[in-house]
Amino acid sequence: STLHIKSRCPVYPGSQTSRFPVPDDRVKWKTEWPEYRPTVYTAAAVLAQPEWADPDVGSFCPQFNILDGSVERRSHEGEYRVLDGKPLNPHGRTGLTGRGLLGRWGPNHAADPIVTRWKKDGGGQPVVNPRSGLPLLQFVSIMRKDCGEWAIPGGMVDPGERVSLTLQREFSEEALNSLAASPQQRALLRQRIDKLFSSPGLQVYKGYVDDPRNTDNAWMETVAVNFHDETGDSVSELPLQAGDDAGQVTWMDFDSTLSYYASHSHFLEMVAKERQAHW
Ligand code: RP5
Ligand code: MG
Ligand code: MG
Repeated sequence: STLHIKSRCPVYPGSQTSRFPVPDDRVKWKTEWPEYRPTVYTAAAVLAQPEWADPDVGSFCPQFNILDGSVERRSHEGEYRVLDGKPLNPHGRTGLTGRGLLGRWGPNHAADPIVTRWKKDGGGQPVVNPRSGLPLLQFVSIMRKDCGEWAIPGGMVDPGERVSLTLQREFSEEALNSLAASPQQRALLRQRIDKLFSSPGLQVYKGYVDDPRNTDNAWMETVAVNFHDETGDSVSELPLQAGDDAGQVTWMDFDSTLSYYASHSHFLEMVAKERQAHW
């Protein structure tokens, strides 16, 4: 499926580790493939066991497919299989076993805030695409430091954290650099975006992410929610400043020809459809 391309990228991100090549017709676990010899790889930073990472399996037996203490090990996509104590990627083979750069065995839950506004011309009029006749949206996009790709400023849901908080927190950290702000400045920033983020938002996707960090036993999942500044006077008036894992931040036009990080193009397309905007 198209949701499982970046998960098979030849060289694993942040390493010189090659994945065992998996052709399209061998992705599904139900396709028997006795010659399959996936590369074994877990990054040193993960093996060092920071608080966001699980221990290695063996003595450690996490409870899969349930809420395991405060760690959410249920998948948005239903029950996943566990083989020899290791969860199996619900979208099939990736050419690599272990966790790579991901902390959790099984699903690694993230949230993606898609903050949008209508593009305006110099005279303050909405910009319409001449071919589709539809108005153009812009979204707050960050350039990820890890790979240099443009992305939605998403991040991991902390254990026990509500997704609505993750959405606002990650946006604040990556697009407003709240981590570098003083407590007073941070409170002010929060005030100014509280209204937008306390609206329910428009959920455009929930499920597996085709992330290049995915492995046979660890994968990204997300909830992508659109927060739209219809009148252009809430977030649009805030100065954007890249922070945390973002190297740059900008209001970017929706562009179906650009290649965004992981499955982010797909999420933007969903937003455009829902809002009857150009894609
Ligand atoms: C992607 O990785 C998700 O869609 C989300 O944008 C992001 C979360 O990971 P980090 O930004 O914390 O690395 O799969
Ligand atoms: Mg972050
Ligand atoms: Mg992030």
